[in-house]
Amino acid sequence: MEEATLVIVKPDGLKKSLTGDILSRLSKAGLRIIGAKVVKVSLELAEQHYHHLKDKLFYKELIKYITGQLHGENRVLALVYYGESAIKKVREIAGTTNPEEAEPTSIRGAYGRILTSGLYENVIHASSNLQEAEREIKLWFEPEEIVYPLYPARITEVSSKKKVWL
Ligand code: DAT
Ligand code: MG
Repeated sequence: MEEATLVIVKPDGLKKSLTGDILSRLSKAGLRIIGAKVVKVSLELAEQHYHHLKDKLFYKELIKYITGQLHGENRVLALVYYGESAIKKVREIAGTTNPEEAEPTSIRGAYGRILTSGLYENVIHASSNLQEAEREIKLWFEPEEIVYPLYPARITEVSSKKKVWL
């Protein structure tokens, strides 16, 4: 089945200049990138993204991590990949959650580490199932930022302030 998945190159991936290598590893899956942007992660976005983990002991550190407070780098690269079995293919290339248990040839196995706080610093995020992928893609991307009609969308009138170039 063709499906979409969200990938986030986390702040350590950017800090270590791993973006090029990560994208070329992911390109081996033969998927299509249908959305991509650099995001400064707000506390609100971080908390929504990781809401299912809020009772975990590592949650506070995890929020610091994704908002860049552990790397002095509040930037992540968010991507949407689309294609046959995209979720599974990307998770395989990413490796398992714990970088010490991940295949050494996977992204997390090659570049991840466990911090002294116990947090897994594992370089990339990848959606783990269809439902999670849809929730996450809708959280990180506006419909117009994705070059494919992925999920139903509607036109709405908004009257808000917007920053424009001088
Ligand atoms: P994944 O990112 O593989 O989907 P997850 O959604 O369960 O894993 O957790 C989100 C992130 O939280 C994960 O990438 C790293 C961190 N994490 C998860 N489990 C952890 C644990 N037991 N100890 C430390 N950090 C953990
Ligand atoms: Mg997850």
